[in-house]
Amino acid sequence: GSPQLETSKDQRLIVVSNRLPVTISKDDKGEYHFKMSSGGLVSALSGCKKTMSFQWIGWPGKDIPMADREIVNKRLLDEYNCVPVYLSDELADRHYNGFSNSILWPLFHYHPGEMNFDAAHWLAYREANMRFAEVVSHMCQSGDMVWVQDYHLMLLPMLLRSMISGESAQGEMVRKELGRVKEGVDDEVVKDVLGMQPGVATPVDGETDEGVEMLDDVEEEGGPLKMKERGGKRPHFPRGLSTFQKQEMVAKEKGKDGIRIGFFLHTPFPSSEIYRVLPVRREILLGVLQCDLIGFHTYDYARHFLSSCTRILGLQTQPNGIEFEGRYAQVGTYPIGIEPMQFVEGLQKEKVQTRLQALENRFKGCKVIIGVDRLDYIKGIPQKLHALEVFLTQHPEWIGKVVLVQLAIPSRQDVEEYQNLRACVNELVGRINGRFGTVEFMPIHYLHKSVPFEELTAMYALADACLVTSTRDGMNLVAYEYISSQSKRHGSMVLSEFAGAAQSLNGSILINPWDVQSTADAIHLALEMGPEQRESNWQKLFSYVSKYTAEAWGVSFVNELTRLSGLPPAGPAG
Ligand code: GDG
Repeated sequence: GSPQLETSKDQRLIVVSNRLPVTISKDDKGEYHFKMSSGGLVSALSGCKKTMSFQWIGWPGKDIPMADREIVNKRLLDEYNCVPVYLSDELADRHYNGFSNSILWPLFHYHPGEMNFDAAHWLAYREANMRFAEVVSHMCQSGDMVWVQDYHLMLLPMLLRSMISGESAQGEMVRKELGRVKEGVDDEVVKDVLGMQPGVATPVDGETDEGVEMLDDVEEEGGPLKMKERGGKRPHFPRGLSTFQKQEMVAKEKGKDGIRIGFFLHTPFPSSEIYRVLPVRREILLGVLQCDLIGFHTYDYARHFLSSCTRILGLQTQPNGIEFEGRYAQVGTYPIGIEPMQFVEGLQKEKVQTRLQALENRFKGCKVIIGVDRLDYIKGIPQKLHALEVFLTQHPEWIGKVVLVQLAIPSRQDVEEYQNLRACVNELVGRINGRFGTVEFMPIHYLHKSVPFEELTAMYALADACLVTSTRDGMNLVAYEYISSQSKRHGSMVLSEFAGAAQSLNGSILINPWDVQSTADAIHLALEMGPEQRESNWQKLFSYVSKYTAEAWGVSFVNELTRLSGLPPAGPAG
């Protein structure tokens, strides 16, 4: 059976991702329309939604005029359990295109050459993460679980922790730099803890009550709760409490104690040798270290993260986590999956069957290889095209007998590297088709657009092989989707060893996409493999894909987060 959530019904889960899973549009009459998107994360979290009270916080994709926000917010919350984080278009652009996609994305995928570091983008990244933290800290209550998604929000755990409990020295510093903590005093914290405006009460000079300690020494110099200079009223603590216990008291008074924070990275985490290129390498690591649980797709990514913490921060790590500032951040691997039944059942739909038959007629007597990728330089599309070219050169008997249907979904078109890639792929497709094509036949059918789910399913089912040639890829769900659509044909899965999926999908033909010759050989092998071998491969693959589903991923991460206390696993705690 599928894994069960171990949380109680009233456990609250707050998922935070850069983009809300809802698209908002406004019609001519000024009325707003909302459409739920069906991304991988949406289905991955469906399991958690069933049994927990669930809320999603994220950027709604565009700025909404102030006057309309109240009504938009209400509908988002009532109908979709969503809470928006508004960012100006300029801030959103610098955060998303600027820092996330022009710095972290290339670096995490071993493309330091594509990395464009710009101090203004770093500032925007911090500012946007701060905006997210403000909304999350406003929404969360004592006992909540907050699950932060992906590389767009790596400072959020630290900022959030410093806001809800005064923990994280680095978080306090960043908040101060961003102008959120004024003159070393966090007005919000003071106001929340004391129920009054800071600086209102008259200080008793030289107050040294017996048996109490002052909040002042909770943090070191410049900490958030330094009120001496401001003359605020000081909270009193029983003697002998550790800093950690005092912070817990502050959090309790604020009603935000025991909040667990999880983080999951959907991309690879690179080797520390690549990671250390990042000018803000310390800040990003510190940003996630305030989590209770940090998850990666593969064991290698987790290991790279831990060794970066050792090399860059000088921290001692355990195989399953790190102790940092009095709490323990557990690190683990949680390979994501898909909901295979969506494809299995989708295939039964009349619309899909009709389309599949039409495509089968169109490609009669011809084998079909399918490629489905966002048009991204990590997907190795040029390598794929080169390999096809070499294959057709060495096996001219296949010319006219095999086509590559390559779907390239437009992506991040505002980023220069993506424009260059688009031109490069256009050129290659044109050259190869020009070379091997005839009036009747073209070896590559190239689509630069996205297609509806039914069309995608029909194409997956049609194809005799699927070709994934990513030069780096956190996981790659296309491989999972292809396998789920192949219960009849048992097509071959040719998969890059640089995709996280290669660690799991035993039964694929693994390739190094940089090795054009062996990739061309793999295409040949995939096309000529006998039915028994294909069936036995597919059985192995499908049994994995049906067991390690998206739902299983969400549930196992959340279950683990529920078990954690934030304290080191063994030894004297506190
Ligand atoms: C990131 C990581 C990791 C694509 N075109 C169409 C379409 N798609 C859907 C596919 C698939 C998804 O987009 C792509 O997922 P991938 O996993 O292959 O890649 P990324 O977008 O790069 O995702 C990746 C993932 O996060 C999850 O952690 O696996 O490594 O890079 O679901 O089906 N869907 C439709 N029409 C299209 O034209 N309907």
